Amino acid sequence: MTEAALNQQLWTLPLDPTQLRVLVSGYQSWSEAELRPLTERQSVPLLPWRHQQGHDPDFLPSGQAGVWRSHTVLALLRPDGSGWVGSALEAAQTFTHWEARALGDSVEVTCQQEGPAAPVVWEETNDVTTHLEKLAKGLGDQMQARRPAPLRVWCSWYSYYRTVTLENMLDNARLARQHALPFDVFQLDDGFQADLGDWLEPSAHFGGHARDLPAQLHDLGFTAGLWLAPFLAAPTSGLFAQHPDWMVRGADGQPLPVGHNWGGPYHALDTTHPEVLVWLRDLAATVRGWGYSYLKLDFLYGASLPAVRHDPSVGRAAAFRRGLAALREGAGQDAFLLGCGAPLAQSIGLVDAMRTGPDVAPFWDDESRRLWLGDSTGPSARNALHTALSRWYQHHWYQPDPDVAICRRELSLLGHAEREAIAGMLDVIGGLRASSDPIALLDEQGLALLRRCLSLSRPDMPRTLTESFGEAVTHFTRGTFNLTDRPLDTIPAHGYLPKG
Ligand code: 9PG
Repeated sequence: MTEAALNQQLWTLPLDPTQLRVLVSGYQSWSEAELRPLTERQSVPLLPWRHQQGHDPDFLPSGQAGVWRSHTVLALLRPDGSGWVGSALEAAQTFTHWEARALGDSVEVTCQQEGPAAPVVWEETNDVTTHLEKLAKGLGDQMQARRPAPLRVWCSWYSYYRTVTLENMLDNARLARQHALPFDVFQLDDGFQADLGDWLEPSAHFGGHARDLPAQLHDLGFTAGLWLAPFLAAPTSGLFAQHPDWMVRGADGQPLPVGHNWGGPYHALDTTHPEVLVWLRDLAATVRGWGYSYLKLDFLYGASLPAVRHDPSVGRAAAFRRGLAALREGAGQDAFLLGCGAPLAQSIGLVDAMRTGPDVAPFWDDESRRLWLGDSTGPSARNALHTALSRWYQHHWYQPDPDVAICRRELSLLGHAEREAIAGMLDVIGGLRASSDPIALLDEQGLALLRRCLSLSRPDMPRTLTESFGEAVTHFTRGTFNLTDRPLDTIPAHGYLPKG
């Protein structure tokens, strides 16, 4: 065992790189996690603006053959399942950056940190799967991971998107009650707010105010959930107009654009600014006061980007965590917080659940974006499965949320095998369950699949990491996924075969 508290470590392993696989995990919820032959090429998005929104711009995927970068953890596998596992043992203030580099007849592994030195291990093992589980548990325990019982959530996003109305929420909640669907939470997503940052004012189309919803959901027997992107502010928002000095800045002194969504660029709050922390705490307390005890906190990466901050002595990881801690304080210890678009390990102990992959979509793959633009962080069933499955061990860090099931057949391009693959993924990951299907669109078959997708399970483990039907972890003890485009071993393309 090697234990280190240095800012850089290097190991040279006398191994033939062509015999090895590598397991990596990207920076935040939407960045890829993969299981690949070490000599293959790690993809990096061609378009630089995607770097900010899907990755850590200061430690991007390599874009090179034989060079694989990973955040917090890294594993190398021999064909017999033995190999090496590296892990940070603490991540609250520090980013740990791993790189495995194939050389002619050896592999060089480096570990660098940003932030105060945190202990790491790089250990040889005869069983990578169980060893990674053990180290993931160690990190979760060290950071006092919160792992409440997983919840079953109906979320408005994947059907209504930004045009959601208060009535859409209530219609679905009433139907869920009529059909006795076992949801715990009804969660209102993006679209209710006047602007990004102006959370307390309704959008013109919403047909009411978000504060009027919880009591009606409670009457129907559901917990009320609300989406916020609490670290973001649109340049058009009142928040930005009133507090331009609250934004993180670029080297030019101007508020830094931190991504491009909602039809334009947007900015992020500087969580080293004491007034920002007060605003965040009050915001979370306000929506909690409206009756929302479940909060989906999205686009959290905005607080952890490289930028010029009010207090330059605070590192990026620590700045992020201050912002998240302020939200936790405002929402209360008993609120259920789901992180999304968030640096993963840095959120442990503050969130209850975490999105562990890109968005599911009602289609399998977005091949042109993935292959030609090198960007697998976009919405698709394939990307969501690929990444969430390759992060199975993160159930030791929080309740994993691999995103929604899609059970409807209308308004969806997914086929039977693809819907079953999503259902299988929810079962092996064993975390949160969610659906966005308009319940009125579900027939008997759709309702039956939804009920299956809402039945809770314990997290499964891979039965091997030395084989893969795709570029991800696909072989679990409860069944096998085929993420490739052709049938393999009697499993249809994009399908799942439960064992036995
Ligand atoms: C609301 C949505 C939903 C969804 C979230 C998140 O990288 N991107 O450009 C990117 C944009 C949006 C996005 C994910 C990634 O979706 O994951 O569940 O809440 O925001 O706007």
